[in-house]
Parts: sequence; C-alpha cells; structure tokens
Amino acid sequence: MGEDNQRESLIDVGNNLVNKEIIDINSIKFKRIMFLYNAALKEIKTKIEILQEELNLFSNYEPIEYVATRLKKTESIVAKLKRKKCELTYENMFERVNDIAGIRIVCNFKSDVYKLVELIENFQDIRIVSKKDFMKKPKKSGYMSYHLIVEIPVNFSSGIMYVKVEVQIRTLGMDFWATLEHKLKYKNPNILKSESKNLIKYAKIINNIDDNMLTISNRIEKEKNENIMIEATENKEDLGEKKIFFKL
Ligand code: 0O2
Repeated sequence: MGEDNQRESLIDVGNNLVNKEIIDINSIKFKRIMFLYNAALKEIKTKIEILQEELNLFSNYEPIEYVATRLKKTESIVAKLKRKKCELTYENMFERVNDIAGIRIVCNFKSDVYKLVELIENFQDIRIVSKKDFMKKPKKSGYMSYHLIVEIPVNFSSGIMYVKVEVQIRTLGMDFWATLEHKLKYKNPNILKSESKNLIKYAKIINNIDDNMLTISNRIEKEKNENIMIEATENKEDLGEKKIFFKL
C-alpha cells in the first residue's frame, strides 16, 4: 500500500466513522474507533501525570493518590446503548456513550477533588462537555464522585480529532465504597432492599469520615502555618546571639 493510500485511510477514520451504520464489533471499523478512544486515554493520562508531578515539584502539593484508566468492554458499550434504548449504530456509540474511554483520579480529600476539577477546567486545549457533581448531590444509591466529560485533542497524521473521555474524580473513601458497591449491587440491582439500605448507610458513614479527615488535615495545616509564623517572628527579633526552637 502506498503512503497516499495509508494517509487516506486515516482521514477516513476521522471523517466516516460517525454514521448510522449498525455496529459490527468484529469489523476493522470498530477496531479503529476503539483505537481513537485508546489514543485519547493515553493523552489524558499523560496530562494528569504531568500535572501531578508539577504540583508535587513546584507546590509541594500531593492531592492525587492514584490514577486508573480503562476502555469500556464491547459488551458494556452494547448494553449501555440498549439501556438507553438507542439503535446500535456507530453514531449513537459516539454520541450517547460518554464513557467509552474513562480515567479515574483518586484524591485524598474532598477539597482536592474540587481543586483537580478547577485545574482540569483550566487546561487550555481540552473542551469540557459536561460536569456532574455527585458529591454535592449523591445518587440514590449513595454513590459520590465528580464526573467530567471532556474532549481531548489527539494528533493523527491526518489532523486533530477531539475524542470524548469521562473523568471520574473522587476521594479514597468514595472509591472504596464505589468499587465494592459496583461488585455487590450496581451490576446486580435486584439485591434485598435491606442490603441497599445498608450500602446507603455506609456511603453516609464514609462521607462523614471524609469530612472529619479534611477537618483534621486543615487543623494540622493551620498549626503548621502558625508555628512557621511564630518562628519567623522570633528569628526576626533574635539579634543573632540566641536561637529559639519551636516544636512543630
Ligand atoms: P461501568 O461498568 O462502571 O462502566 P449519562 O449518559 O451520562 O446520562 P451514565 O453514563 O449512566 O449516563 O452516567 P453516570 O450516571 O454519570 O454514570 C457513569 C458511570 O459512573 C457508571 O458507568 C459507573 O462507572 C459510575 N456510577 C454511576 N452510578 C453509580 C453507582 O450507583 N454505583 C457505582 N458503583 N458506580 C456508579 P456505567 O457504564 O454505568 O458502569
């Protein structure tokens, strides 16, 4: 195949995928679509890792505990389209399934989640499609998290394509609950009502713990800053002969 033909097929990838054709999960077309999402996932993962390193190095701020990425399984894409009562077309796959590429950022404290949202919104090259704050307004199940749908620019030889990625940002506590609830109930909704109630109860307990951990962190930070201020003042008053030490 000549270079021109190869290039043409890439342009094709960009222009002709979003149509009303019925999805064929064994086709090259489907493989190409998943390649686009995977490329977007690599891009956003790198962006978040660079942000994380920058925050650590320049501001001594370490809000991110870990980052995980995943491409949605084929059967889950199809199941989601069916759940949304959509025809199984490529167009619907692009337009109605927002989380084919997903990245999860797990933070220490609730305040870190909001800081991260702000920082991601400030990225110059990405587009914010939508935001859902399930921390302020948890789901009926008890689920808490912050979701952003973003469009990531990916450079291909034929030009730039914007590809959708779902960004889930939450605390360690929220992630612990969501991971277990996902296994116990989310994919298995017919569990006993009493067990659903228990899960909601534990979501609330974890939320309280998250609040308390943040309060402790804020108190420690405040005390540290006060001690630094006292030390600075004492050092200024000290004419160089006497050294005063403070316990941190
Ligand atoms: P999976 O298996 O995790 O991929 P939308 O198109 O945005 O209107 P959607 O996509 O259902 O509708 O959006 P929503 O409600 O923001 O949920 C997106 C994802 O959040 C889900 O993807 C789950 O990963 C997670 N999630 C939402 N609600 C719950 C919940 O109650 N419990 C848990 N554990 N996770 C939840 P999927 O594709 O549904 O599932």
